[in-house]
Amino acid sequence: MALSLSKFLTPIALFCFYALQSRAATVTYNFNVSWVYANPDGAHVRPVIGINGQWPLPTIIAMKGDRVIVNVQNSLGNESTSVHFHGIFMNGTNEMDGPTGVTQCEIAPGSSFTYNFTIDQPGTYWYHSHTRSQYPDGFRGPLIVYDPDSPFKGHYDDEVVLTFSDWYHDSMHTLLAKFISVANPTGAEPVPKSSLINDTQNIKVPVQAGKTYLIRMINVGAFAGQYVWFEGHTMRIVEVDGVYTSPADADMLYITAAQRYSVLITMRNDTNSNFPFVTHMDEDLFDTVPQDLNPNATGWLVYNESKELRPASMIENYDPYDDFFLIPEDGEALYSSVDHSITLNLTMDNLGDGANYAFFNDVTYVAPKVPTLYTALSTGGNATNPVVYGENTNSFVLQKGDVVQIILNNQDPGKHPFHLHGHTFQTVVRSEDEEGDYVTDVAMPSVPMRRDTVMVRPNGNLVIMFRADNPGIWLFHCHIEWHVASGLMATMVEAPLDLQKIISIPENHWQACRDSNIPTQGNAAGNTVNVLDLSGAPTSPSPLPAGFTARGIVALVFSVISAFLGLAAIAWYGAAPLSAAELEATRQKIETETAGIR
Ligand SMILES: [Cu+2]
Repeated sequence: MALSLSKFLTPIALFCFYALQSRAATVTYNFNVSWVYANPDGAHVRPVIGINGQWPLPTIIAMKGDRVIVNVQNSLGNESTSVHFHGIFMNGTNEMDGPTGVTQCEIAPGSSFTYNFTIDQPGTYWYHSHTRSQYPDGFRGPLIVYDPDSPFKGHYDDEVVLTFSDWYHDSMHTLLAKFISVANPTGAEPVPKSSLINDTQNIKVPVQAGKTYLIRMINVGAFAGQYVWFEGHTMRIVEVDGVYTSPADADMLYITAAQRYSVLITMRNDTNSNFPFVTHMDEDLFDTVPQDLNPNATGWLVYNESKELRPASMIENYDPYDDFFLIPEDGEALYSSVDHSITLNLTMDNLGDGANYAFFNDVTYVAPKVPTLYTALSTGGNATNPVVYGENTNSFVLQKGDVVQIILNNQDPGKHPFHLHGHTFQTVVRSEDEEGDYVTDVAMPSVPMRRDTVMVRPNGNLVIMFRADNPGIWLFHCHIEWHVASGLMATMVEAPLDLQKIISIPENHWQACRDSNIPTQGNAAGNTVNVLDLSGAPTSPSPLPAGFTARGIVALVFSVISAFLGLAAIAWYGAAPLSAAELEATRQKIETETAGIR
């Protein structure tokens, strides 16, 4: 119902509509996922992943306390998929979290899958594919949870949702093959072609003089952090990643991939001019900046349609608000003690296939044969033994109720935005650039900033804390999608014995596994007899022989490149790109099938 209503009602009107309803409504979305064509930057038509034949994707809208049901039909034809609801805690419904190989099997082409969960947290979220680095092909959209008890209720007149995104012209299938390759031994990430606001460019946001707007901003991009500013207006930050903050004024923000900010902006009192707002991709992330790359996307606050839309001014310095200093509105104090401390050292290096990978403590993530949740559910008392999850999942078993600390030492010269599924976390230490590994006795704020995605600086460190109060299998990973692909993930196995008592897997989830021939019992190797025997578990390529450098790799491995290409073909079996004719046929089929719905 919300899907069709949202076409006609402004968010505020929807809010009022929901406010009249009983608290625990059920909102249902039917997502028929398929390829469609789009040209959001006006420079290149390409296939993107649409829903019900449309792209950009619909916004999922719910009221705090609602049950959300998303019925997914995979009509892509050539790729499997899944949906993650970024930032939603999924407390008691870990099986609905979405990452394949972790809490579910892939949804194969032709298969369907139902996500069914309640949302008991307000704020600004998003949903995206969590399969095979697929979401930058367009499978991402906003998820907004309204709150009848918001501390900022009455402080604004209307609201606006803005998504920001880097954009590529090639598909992820093509880009990933080039990225994780012997021909790219330094691991240079593909550089975006352009930048989008609400999946387009030059967007006009109509505003009324003197009114205050809640502007919800979501970076749904694959890679680039975005500097954001509104000329002639101050932003008042009131929410980050679903956590209300004490209001904090900012002239500029830096929003990493996957982060969200809600800000209040009060409009000026006259209607004599319109004002540009700008997102600027953080070019520090790019190994090379092409001459023709426009790192900016511009929109306008339109006070008066008859006035000009003047170009944005040039900016010399980028000096964004430091989110470390935000204070959660609920005043939650720093945890007084830590029960379980985990240290993760982040590095990037080559493996024996010559490609570049990312590592935590010298281990790069490789998905297990059996999704980790299913291993936790099928290994009895051994579910508390990290061995059963396989070495390459980087699994850490957490005890229920423990205060867990993750110390992240970034031994890489890049910036990395880290996301923890199932939780927000206190950000208690974040070093400046080049400060090296964490040392003890660093002062911590008495009321630390909380969010679900935070950036660690180049060759710096980060310390976060959270309470293990949500039994489940929760990924901790960099949200630069290239680094997900190169293995920068760890797995938090939280209270697995409790999980065994509270989770029951719906039949349609098991069916998805059968459709993809994925085993659902036993350890990471699919061994059900001796679950401590991990022989046959998926592993990464072997390390390079000692003394090899990235430069030497190219010469060495090109001699076996044909073998490598053979392997790549196997890895992508069933994922070959559709021909133009196939795409057109798919598009027409969906047009016909969804004509009645739309
Ligand atoms: Cu990263």
